[in-house]
Amino acid sequence: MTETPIDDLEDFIATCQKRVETALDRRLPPADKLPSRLHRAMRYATLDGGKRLRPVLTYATGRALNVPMEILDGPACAVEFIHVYSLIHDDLPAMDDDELRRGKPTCHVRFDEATAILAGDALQALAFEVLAGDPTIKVTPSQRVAMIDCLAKAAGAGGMVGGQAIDLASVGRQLDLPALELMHIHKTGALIRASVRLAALCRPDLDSETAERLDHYAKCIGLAFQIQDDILDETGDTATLGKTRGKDRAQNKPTYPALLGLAGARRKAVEMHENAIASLEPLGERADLLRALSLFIIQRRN
Ligand code: GRG
Repeated sequence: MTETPIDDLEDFIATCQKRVETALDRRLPPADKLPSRLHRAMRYATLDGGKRLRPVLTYATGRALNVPMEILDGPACAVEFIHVYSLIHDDLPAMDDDELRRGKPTCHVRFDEATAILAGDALQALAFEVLAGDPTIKVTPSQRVAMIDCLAKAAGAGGMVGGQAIDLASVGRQLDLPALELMHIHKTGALIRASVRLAALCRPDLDSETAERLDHYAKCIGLAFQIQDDILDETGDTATLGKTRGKDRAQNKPTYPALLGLAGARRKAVEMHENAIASLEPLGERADLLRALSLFIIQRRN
């Protein structure tokens, strides 16, 4: 399969963002289909916003492993649906109680709380519906089951939801660095790892060393992503971030800058980036986009 040559990361990100926007749109229920308020809420929260980092990672891993983009639209949408559901629920009054997300009113503010909860629930179910049945994911039935298993574990109590539970339990408490890391490995890291792994699972012939190296890369950039998120919460501005700045400090949440200072947190992010790059060493040039993405993660401003 031939693919358009893509010179640099910016082009690649823009290509992936456009591609996944269309793919998400096609897989979401139409706005005018009943129950239309629910469908409108799902579309409102999902479309036209966000960096689409997780789908970009899925496509970039595919590029490193020669997996065509066409096969990856389904997995890319599935991780993004889980991510959007987590954002909707995280913004609810019972959790972070936020009014701004992706530069617009949060789902429960624009619609209502019950609709937002249901939209999150439905997006989670849709993610698995896509992995289970999307005809564009041209893999064997056992690969499909492995993908469903991968995303379910990343999203559930042993992954993202478990991390959120640790997060809620830790508000106002002093966490040391290992405890903070454990929380983030689950809360944000698990889905980032799944974004990479889902693409790797499209290659059942992949040797275990490469699979492990990619997983280690994903683990490192997951932490780097979170450290940068904590730094931006202190140093960014609400307009650029598209979400309320300074919430972590206001809610007395444990963060990397709180534990290490801003300079220490920046050093830690660079360290994670370097570990991620080292892990990709044997993959050669085909992993250049993954390397560039790691750098992008620690340099991003939103
Ligand atoms: C409520 C089940 C449940 C889980 C919530 C991941 C998570 C767990 C909540 C997200 C809350 C949050 C702001 C976490 C910090 C890091 C993070 C995931 C930021 C948002 O991700 P980006 O920056 O967002 O990739 P965009 O909008 O660009 O997609």
